[in-house]
This record gives sequence, C-alpha cells and structure tokens, in this order.
Amino acid sequence: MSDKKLSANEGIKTRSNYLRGTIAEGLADQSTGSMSEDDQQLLKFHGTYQQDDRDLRPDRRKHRLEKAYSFMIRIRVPGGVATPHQWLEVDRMAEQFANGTIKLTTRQAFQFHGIIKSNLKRTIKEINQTAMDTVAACGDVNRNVMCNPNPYLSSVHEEVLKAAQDISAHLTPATRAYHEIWLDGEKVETSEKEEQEPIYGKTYLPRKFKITIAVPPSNDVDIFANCLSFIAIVENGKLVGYNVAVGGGMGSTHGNEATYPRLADVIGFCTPDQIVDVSEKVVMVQRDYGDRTDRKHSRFKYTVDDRGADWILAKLNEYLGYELGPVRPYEFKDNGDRFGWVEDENGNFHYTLFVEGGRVLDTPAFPMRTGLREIAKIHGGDFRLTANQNLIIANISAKKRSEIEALLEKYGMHRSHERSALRLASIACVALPTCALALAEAERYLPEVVTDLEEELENAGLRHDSITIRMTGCPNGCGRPFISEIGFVGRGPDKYNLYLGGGHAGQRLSKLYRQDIHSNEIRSLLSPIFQRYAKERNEGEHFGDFVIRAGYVAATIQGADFHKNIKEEAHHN
Ligand code: SRM
Ligand code: SF4
Repeated sequence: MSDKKLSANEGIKTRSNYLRGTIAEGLADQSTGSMSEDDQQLLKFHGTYQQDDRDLRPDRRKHRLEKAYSFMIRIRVPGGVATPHQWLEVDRMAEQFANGTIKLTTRQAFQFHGIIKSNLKRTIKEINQTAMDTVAACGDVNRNVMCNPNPYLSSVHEEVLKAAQDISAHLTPATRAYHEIWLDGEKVETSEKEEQEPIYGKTYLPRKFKITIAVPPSNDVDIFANCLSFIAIVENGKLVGYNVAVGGGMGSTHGNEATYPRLADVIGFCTPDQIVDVSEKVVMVQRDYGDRTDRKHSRFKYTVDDRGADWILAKLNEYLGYELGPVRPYEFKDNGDRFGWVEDENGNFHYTLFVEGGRVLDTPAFPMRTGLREIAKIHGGDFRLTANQNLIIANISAKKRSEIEALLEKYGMHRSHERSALRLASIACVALPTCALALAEAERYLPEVVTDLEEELENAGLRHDSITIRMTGCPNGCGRPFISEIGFVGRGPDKYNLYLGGGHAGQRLSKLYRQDIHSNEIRSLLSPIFQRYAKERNEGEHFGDFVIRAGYVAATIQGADFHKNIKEEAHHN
C-alpha cells in the first residue's frame, strides 16, 4: 500500500455520507448561482456540472458581476436507445430549462447546457419522470454504458443492448442520496449498517470508469478508448459470447508525459451470462488497485499499464472464481456510422442522420430540432444515439417509412447522408463556451475546418473517401482525437496540435505531426498530404495507414510510446 497522501477528492467522497454532502442546502441557497467547491465535485455523481458561460466572462468581470453560472446536465441512455416519448420530453426540457439545444454526446447520452440553479432540481426530477436518469452520468463511478447502435443483425443488437442495460443497472450506485435530493425521496438516516455500496464502497472508484460493447465488424463505439469493453462474437448468426478488453482511455495533459492515451488490451473471452459478473469484478479490481493518490494517474488504464495486462487477468480470474476463456478471432473494419437508409433482417427501416457536432438545434435555414420533434410525434420505433454524435431514427415499419421520409424532406434532413465522407466522419467535443477545461474551440470551429479541407479533398479527387477527423478543445480527448486519422487538440486560443496516423477502425493511436499550428496553416499542411495520398496509396489503404507508410509520422504502438518520437527512430533504422 502506498504511503502517499490520498487525493483531495477521496476526502470529499469519504465525508460526503454517500454522495449527499451539502447539496440539498446549496440548492436552497438562492443568494448565489453557484454551489460550494466540495458539492461541485459531488454533483458530478448526480450527473450535473457547474459551469459558466465563458463568452460572457470579460463583460461580467468588467461589470463586477458574478460569473454567468449555470449547469450542464447529462442524461444516461444505456446503449443509446430512447423512445419517441423520451425524445419529446428531452426536446421540451431543452426549450423550457436549457439553452434550446440538445447535445448528443460521444457516449450516446443527452446533454443540456445552461440550466440555472433554481431550475436544476425540477429538471432532474422531470428527467426521471421520463424513465431516464442522470445518476452516475459523471463522477468516479461507472458511466453510461455504450453499445453498438447500428441496426444490421438486429437480433444480436437486441441481446447486446440488453447486456448494456443490465450492466448499467447493476453498476448504478446504491446510495439513496439521489432520490432524496432530486426526487423528494424519504430521507434515510444513514449509519454504516443501513446504507452500503456493495460494489463501490464508501469512496467509490478512484476515477471515472467506462464500459462499452461492440459488434464487429463495426467499432462505432470505439472500444479501444474504454476502461472495459466487450467485443461480441457472433457465430452462425448467434451471439456466443464476448472478448474482454481492458485499459483504454484518451485523457492526457499537455507537457506531462506521465499522462497519455492508451488502447485497451484484449485479454480473454466470456459467455453472455457472465458479462455482468465480469463487469462487476473488473470494477472491483480497479476499486482495490487503482491509484487514489494522484488523479492524473488514477484511471484504470494506468492500473493496467503499471501492473501489466497478465496481472489484471490473473486478478480478475481470482475475483471471478473462474477463468476467462482464450480470445476469439474478430475483425473491425471502421469506427464510423452507416448513414442513410438501412433495412434490417426483420424488414424494418432505419435512417442514420448526420448531426454535426452532435448539436440538435433550430436555425432559420435548418430547423432540425423541430423536424425531429415532428418525427417523434408519429414515430413508432425508437431513437438511437451513436457514439459518433449522430442519430438513428430506428425501427420504422415499412408502412411508416414514407411519412417519416416526407418529414425528413420537409425539414431538410433527407440528404444529410450526402455530405462529404470527411464531414460524416467528424467529431468535435463541446469545448467553448461551456467547458471549463477548453483551451481552444472545437464544436464551433471544426465545421469550418472541414469546409476548407473539403475543397482540398475535392481537388485531390477524394470527396468520397472516409477519413476520420476529430477536434477537441483540450487533451482530455472527449472526442477521442488520439485514435482518429486526423486529430486536432487545442493548446490555446487558435492553437492546436495536429496528430496523424490513427487507425481507421480506432485500433491504433495517432502521433503528433505538428505542434501549435494556427487555423491559417491547417489547409496548407494537409493539402500536400492529401495529394500524395490520392496518387500513391495502395488499393484500399486508409489515410491513417498511408501517412505512416509515407513517413509523415511513425506508428504509435502503445500508449507508453505516444510521446516518443518513433518517427526519428524509424528513419534511423
Ligand atoms: Fe469528457 C471532462 C464533455 C466524452 C475524457 N468532458 C469533461 C467535461 C465534463 C469538463 C469538465 O470536467 O469540466 C466536459 C463537459 C463539457 C460541456 O460543456 O458539456 C466533457 N466528454 C464530454 C462530452 C459531452 C463530449 C462531447 O462533445 O460529446 C462527452 C460526454 C460523454 C458522456 O455522455 O458520458 C465526453 N470525455 C469523453 C470521452 C470519450 C469517451 O468516453 O468515449 C473521453 C475520453 C475517453 C476517456 O475517458 O479517457 C473523455 N472528459 C474526459 C476527461 C479526461 C479524463 C482523463 O482520463 O484524464 C475529462 C477531464 C477529467 O476527467 O478530469 C473530461
Ligand atoms: Fe472540454 Fe477538453 Fe472535453 Fe473538449 S476535450 S469537452 S475541451 S474537457
């Protein structure tokens, strides 16, 4: 056991009485729009973050006003599937309590921004009335469990979705605090005996924990970026089990080489009936062995790196009381979405809609939110949020298809899948103005960058070639930029690091190509590479593979190599 001091958050959790802290009192205090520092940390476990509008900071400062505080709320949607009724309610609340937009996140969840403190409790309560919740959407616990949302192999999807929902329910914190604070649940006078967290314990996990399930050949949920993943193994059309992968993650800090993105290791195989147990036991291994002294070293990926994947497997087998089987063969082809119409094996139709930056809103030219509301009013199937921030209008019966098509057309959404392949493969994190950690723009800026690059790709004859491009406002990596073929990561206002060489299926990390570039350099840096790619690529060669073969960057083999300039080493060999 390390004798290093525990991180401050460990003290906050210990003192919180199972996540209560003084949140209830803070909400009642209307003299300020903010909450106490400790409660801000605890609020995350309840699915909400205190933020302020960073665009307004200079003006508020000038007028000596408190920052423009408001709250972001994240709604869990295990497996990304929501009913039309839930969609309509989310749409209503976005208008009534938030800033009129709905953010579809990179983990298949909904986010609201701009909720003022006096509306926070009411909004969370109303979310729960729609059979959704926000508990454990953030915080040092297991987060929204993702699963492949794409509708091919619909019977397998059904099973996989059920598994994601079961894992999510099983790993939801047991504390009654959420009910007490937000849902006016009866107050439980807690003593050690009465209230327990059987899986997490009193101090929960050392850090956030993320689980996902993929169905090859699609890696659309980016399993290699997650703490724990399951890769569905389908034989003769039947789900026979899952490969188990551990230790992925994206977050890093500029200038701190001890932090790095890391790809998950595939360590074994479990049967469908073991998936919840395996999830629980991996969480427990991290609970017991994760680093609670340094939050920059407390993600599960560092536990896996420090101890080794073999050690993790042995410990997991010990906790399980049985052994995982050997890894089964699998192959991923890409990590993007399949846009447009798809018919499944049951004769139902699904339309995948491109949602730029995951932001559903109305503009005079493009009233997307209104269009989706009108669709939700008549839709008999479901909505599926994808991990690429897009939306599938799913399970449309053959009879209903023409009605939905008419609405898609009326609101200008019917040709969303005809955008350039680059735009369709783009992801941008929220960044400014709400994210407190943003160093540069992302969601508000990437569309412009793509427009510029589209011209260059058009000139090179590459309009229909899918190249993954992702931008984040900082190296926390919320848009998973370190596994995209082109990644921009904010360093400061209008200053980005450019990474190249991620795997087209999210199976390889990228490498730094240029540091601190400005917006006016992006086009001229990438244009010659596009030209060469168009002329010199091998048959079927993806952009991320080409830039490595052509010597622009060296391949990053594993997280610990991320900061190494392997390019130089490769050239010397
Ligand atoms: Fe994230 C923190 C937004 C997916 C890694 N993330 C944040 C916060 C809450 C900023 C904060 O702590 O104050 C951002 C809120 C911005 C805002 O205004 O809404 C934020 N993260 C997001 C979302 C909304 C990005 C998006 O545009 O879709 C995604 C919400 C997912 C969800 O529904 O649960 C989101 N975040 C991710 C992912 C991608 C993923 O999980 O597949 C990652 C990288 C994977 C990983 O976890 O390693 C990610 N977010 C982080 C980190 C870095 C963690 C680390 O290991 O160091 C932070 C900062 C932290 O935890 O200290 C962070
Ligand atoms: Fe904020 Fe950074 Fe995450 Fe973007 S990557 S949402 S800037 S924390």
